[in-house]
Amino acid sequence: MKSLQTMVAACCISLVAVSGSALAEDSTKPIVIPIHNWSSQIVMAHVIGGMFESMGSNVEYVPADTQAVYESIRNGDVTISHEVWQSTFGKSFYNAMAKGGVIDAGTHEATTLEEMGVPTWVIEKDLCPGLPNWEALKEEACYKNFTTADSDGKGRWLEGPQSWHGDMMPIRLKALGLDEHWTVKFAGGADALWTELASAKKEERGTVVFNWTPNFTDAEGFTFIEFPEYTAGCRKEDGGDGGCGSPKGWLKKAANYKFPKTHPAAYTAFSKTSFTTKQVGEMAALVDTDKMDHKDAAKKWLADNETTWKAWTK
Ligand code: TMO
Repeated sequence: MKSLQTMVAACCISLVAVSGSALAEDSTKPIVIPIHNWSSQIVMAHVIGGMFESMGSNVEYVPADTQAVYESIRNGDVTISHEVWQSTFGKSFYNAMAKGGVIDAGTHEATTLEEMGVPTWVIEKDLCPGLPNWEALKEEACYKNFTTADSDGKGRWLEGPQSWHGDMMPIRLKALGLDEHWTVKFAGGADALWTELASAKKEERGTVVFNWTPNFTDAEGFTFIEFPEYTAGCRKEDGGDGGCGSPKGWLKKAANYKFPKTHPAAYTAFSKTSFTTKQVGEMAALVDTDKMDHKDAAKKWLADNETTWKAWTK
């Protein structure tokens, strides 16, 4: 039988616990959300910011480098990241976590792929017989259809901005023995990739570009090239020769370790936040297909999907 003392103690501890949680209120200090350089990320920043504001939080948006942001989250200059793509940012995310100060705030339902590929009509027109198998790229019947004015007679890969993956693609071309017939050019920004897709289609010429899913291109038909399978140590920075494709990966959320304590309600909602492939694709399409401004796109998305996100705030 419990002693009176134990029972009194148990009663008081539970009272403290109840009143403690009832009194926990989110700080009025702004939640700092980073803005990067692709559309779904910017729209989702404002979607999540809008959700936080609906709960009474203050929000601030800051432009941030896509790799250095994890160090900024670690030291508290930035509060969250809502699109941590495994292939491109997994290493920076875990490096910052290992130094202390970054927490894994959960995984979106959407799975991801970030890879070189072609618009599906390029395959239908047979501009590179054998695609999506990467070995098709070795053949002249293929690479001759992908030359451009600045590619020195080689087929051209249009990679994303160099700030995303450094020299990963030039290293891959070399490791796979493709560099004799292919070369990499870096796009200045994501918009240059979409401009290239549009002009290649108009001119009916072959094009290989870096792309990802979920994205607005999911709806239009885009085929990712199938490279030798990704394994844990295959990349140069992980000790390999780099002759591998990208992982079929996750899409995570990150937060500064103090966020759950300073903003418990907002953190709880952020932890529950999980977007599907379709939802992330829609956020990109509102800007890249429908040509809306990012903030207006987020307002529209929030208005059209109240039942989805309001459930996370309760
Ligand atoms: C990080 N990204 C979605 C552009 O590949």
